[in-house]
Amino acid sequence: MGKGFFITLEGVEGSGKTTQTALVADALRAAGYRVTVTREPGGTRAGEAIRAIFLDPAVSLHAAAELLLVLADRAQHVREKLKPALAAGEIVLSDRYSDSTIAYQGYGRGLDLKLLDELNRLASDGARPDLTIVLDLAVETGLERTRARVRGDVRGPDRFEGEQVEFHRRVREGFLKIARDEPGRVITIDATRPMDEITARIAAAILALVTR
Ligand code: Z5A
Repeated sequence: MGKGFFITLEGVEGSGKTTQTALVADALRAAGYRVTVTREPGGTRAGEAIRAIFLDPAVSLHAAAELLLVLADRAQHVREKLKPALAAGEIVLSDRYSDSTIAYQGYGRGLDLKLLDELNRLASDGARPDLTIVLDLAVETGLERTRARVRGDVRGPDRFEGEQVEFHRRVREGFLKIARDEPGRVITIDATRPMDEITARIAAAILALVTR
């Protein structure tokens, strides 16, 4: 049983994580690698049920309740999907993971960062990303991208898309602080660059890691 590689894509709303997760997975598969694509919240049946509550704009959640939901999702995700795929030697690409908890519940909602670290440790059962890509852009640009999508979507904005721009600015600062603090793990990429250029940069960083 080989050891896989755990890659996470992070960033504010509309930064292109979902788009890039799919494009990078295609590129890696074309190069002959086995890839599992997953996301948080979500990625398991329990996680997708949690995600529906988590994003529902009609559901009001206290910050502590929001935190515990996302941690429950992670606890299940790690044990049911992530670790088995890593144990099978796959490259796992996750659209968001524990840095989102620090950025959103910590920097965004103001919950204690040390407490979040401890709870993240419990939820993640020691599964830490080998590499994290932060797709960075002005929050106004990201929100405009998601609004353009919402205009063509009957569901309307989710619970986070309805937050004030100041909340999203704090979240962005949170991601940039994580990147500054952990340069060995986190690479920040300008998310306003053309999609194919971003895909090539992420794929190159992953290939450098897996062929090291
Ligand atoms: N959350 C949390 O609070 N705590 C946690 O611990 C975790 C999550 C794990 C998940 O919602 C929410 O959960 C999230 C944080 C919270 N909410 N927020 N914000 P989600 O998964 O639905 O939302 P998201 O992660 O922000 O995804 P998103 O809004 O879909 O954005 P994205 O995945 O980064 O972007 P995208 O869908 O790939 O692209 C958006 C649009 O931009 C689309 O039309 C693309 O075609 C376009 N795009 C993408 N790249 C480009 C480039 N390079 N140029 C031009 N246009 C582009």
